[in-house]
Amino acid sequence: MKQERFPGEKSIALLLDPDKAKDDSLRNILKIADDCQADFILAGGSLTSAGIGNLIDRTRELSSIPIVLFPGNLLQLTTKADRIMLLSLISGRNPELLIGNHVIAAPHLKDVRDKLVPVGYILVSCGPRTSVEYISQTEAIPSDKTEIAVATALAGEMLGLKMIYLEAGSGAANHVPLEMIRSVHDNISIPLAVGGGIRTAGEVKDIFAAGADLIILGNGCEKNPALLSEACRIRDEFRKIQ
Ligand code: 1GP
Repeated sequence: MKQERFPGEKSIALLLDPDKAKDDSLRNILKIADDCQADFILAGGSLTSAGIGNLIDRTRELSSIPIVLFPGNLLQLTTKADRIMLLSLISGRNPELLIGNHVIAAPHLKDVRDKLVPVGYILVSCGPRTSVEYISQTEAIPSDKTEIAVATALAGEMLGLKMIYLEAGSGAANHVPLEMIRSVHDNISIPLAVGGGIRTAGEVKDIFAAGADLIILGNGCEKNPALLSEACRIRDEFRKIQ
């Protein structure tokens, strides 16, 4: 089984929601992603299962960027992607999202173990309640409770998870606070992903500087596709000094 650090360096991922990826806009954003060499396409994260397989197939036709499955629910489970985030929602206390769904998924995933990235998924409350909080029936960590986020991330690492994902929720009013990102980064030795509510190049820069290894962009690029190129340019600057 591959055990390399994932991702290996500062990286940008574009999240494509199968509910929203219409063909013209998909072609447009994937052209930008290819041109600026975005590192990963994340597929998934929506509330339905509609079209995840089609989205992956179409993305492969239009782009050579590795595709990572970010399953929003069990119905989105497919082995078509290059990597699969095996998410455990460790900020919450919903047993189905901590282990129940994994028991159901495991037999389907046993032949693609090389693709799996076990992720400690940590929801942070950064404004009004998000869809992911409601659907997961969990309480997010308050944005000023840095010490709880750090302890949760540490527990995830100690349990053997290979990445921590600090998530404000898609379309969140604000991204995860920089202080929380910095403290989590300073306390863990596994890669740190940050997503949710990131809308400007300045935020991308600050979040990389605070210690994120992987930044995930969704709505921000939908509304302003140029954000993706700007984010990749900032990533390149960080790589020079890494
Ligand atoms: C996916 O939360 C990220 O996990 C994406 O969030 O759509 O707000 O960029 P945005």
